[in-house]
Amino acid sequence: MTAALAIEDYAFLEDDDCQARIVAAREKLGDRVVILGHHYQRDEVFRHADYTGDSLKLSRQAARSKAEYIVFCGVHFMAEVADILSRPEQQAILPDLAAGCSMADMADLARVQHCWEELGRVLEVDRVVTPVTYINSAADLKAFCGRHGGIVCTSSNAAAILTWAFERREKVLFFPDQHLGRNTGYQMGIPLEEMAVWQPGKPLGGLSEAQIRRARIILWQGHCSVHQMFRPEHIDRFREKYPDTRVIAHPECCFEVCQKSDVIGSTEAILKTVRASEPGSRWLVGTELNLVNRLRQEMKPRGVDVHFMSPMVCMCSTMFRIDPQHLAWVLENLVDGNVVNRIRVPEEDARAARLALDRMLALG
Ligand code: CIZ
Ligand code: SF4
Repeated sequence: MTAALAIEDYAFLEDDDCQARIVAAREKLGDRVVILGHHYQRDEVFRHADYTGDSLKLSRQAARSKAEYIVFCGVHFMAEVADILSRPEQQAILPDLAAGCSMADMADLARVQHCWEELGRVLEVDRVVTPVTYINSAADLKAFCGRHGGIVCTSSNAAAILTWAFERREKVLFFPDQHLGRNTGYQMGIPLEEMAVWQPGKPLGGLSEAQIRRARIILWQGHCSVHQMFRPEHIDRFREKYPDTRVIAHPECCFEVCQKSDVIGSTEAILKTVRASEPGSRWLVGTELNLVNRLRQEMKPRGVDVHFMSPMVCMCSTMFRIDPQHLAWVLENLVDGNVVNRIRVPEEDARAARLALDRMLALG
C-alpha cells in the first residue's frame, strides 16, 4: 500500500488517457473487482461495466458477486444497497461521493418519522399502514420500512410490491416519489380520490383527518427532477407530426404524461419493449437521455426509430458525476491497495434495511 492517489491529479486527464488507464487497472485487479453500470451512466463509463442494468438487477448482481470490490457506477443509494446485500468482506465503492439522487434527498428519516407519528394520531398506524419506500432512498429509510413491517420497491416491481402491501394492511405510505406511487396505484385500479399527497413540513401533511382516513395510498410529495421535465404537450406535438408513434414513459413521469403514453415502464421494461418492436416502428421515449441515446443507436440498424420525449436535454446531473477520471482514480487506488470512497451503512441500519430489501427480493 502506498499513499492514496489524489483525485486532483486526475481532474485534467483527457478522457482517452483515462480509458487506457481504466483498462490497465482492471487487468491488474482481475476478478477482485466488479464494475456495475446503471442505464443512466454516460457511454465513457458504461462501456467499462461488467454488468449493466437497473437498480434491481444490479443489486441482485451485487448480492451474487464474489468480487472483493464492487465499484458502483450509479448513485449513492445504489452503492448503499450493494453494501447492504453483499458479504461483510466485500466493499462497495462509489467513484464520486457527490453522485446523489435529488429525489432520494426529498425524504429523510426525521420527516418520515414525524409523518408516521402524525398519522398515528389519526389511525392505528402500525396496524393499518405499510410503509413502502422506492429504492431511490437513503438506507435509513429502508431500515425504517424494515422495522415497521414495510418493504422496498423499484420501478419494475412496484405493482407487485403494492399488492403484497395491500394483502397485509389496508393503506400504504409511499415515499419518496409521488409519481411512481400514483401511476402504479392508478394502474392497479385505485382511483385518484383515494390517493392523498403528504406535504412534508405542513401539519398533518396539509391533509384533513377525513382525507387521511379515506386515502388508500398516502403519497410523499417527492419527484424526480429529470422525469418531471417530460410534459404532455411534448407527446401531443410529436404525435401531430408522427401519428404512428408509440409512446413509452417511465413511471417517474407525471400522471398526465403516463396517461397519454401507450406503455408505462421501468428502464428495463423500456429496453425490452423497444427491442422487441418490429422494424419500421417509431417510439417516443420518456426517460433519461443517456439510455435513450444508446437505445437509438442500437435500434437504428434494425429499422426502429427512437426519439427522446423532451426538446430539452434531460440528463441526470448526479449520474453524470461518475466520469472516466473518477473511475480511473478509484481503480488505480485499488491497484495500490487503497480503498477510496467506500460506502458503508452502519450495521444496525443495514440489518433492518436488509429485512425490507429481502422482502422485496423474495417476491422474485
Ligand atoms: O430502478 C432504477 O434503476 C431506476 C432509477 C429507474 C428504472 O426504472 O430502472
Ligand atoms: Fe434520482 Fe431522477 Fe437521477 Fe434517477 S434520474 S437518480 S430518480 S435524480
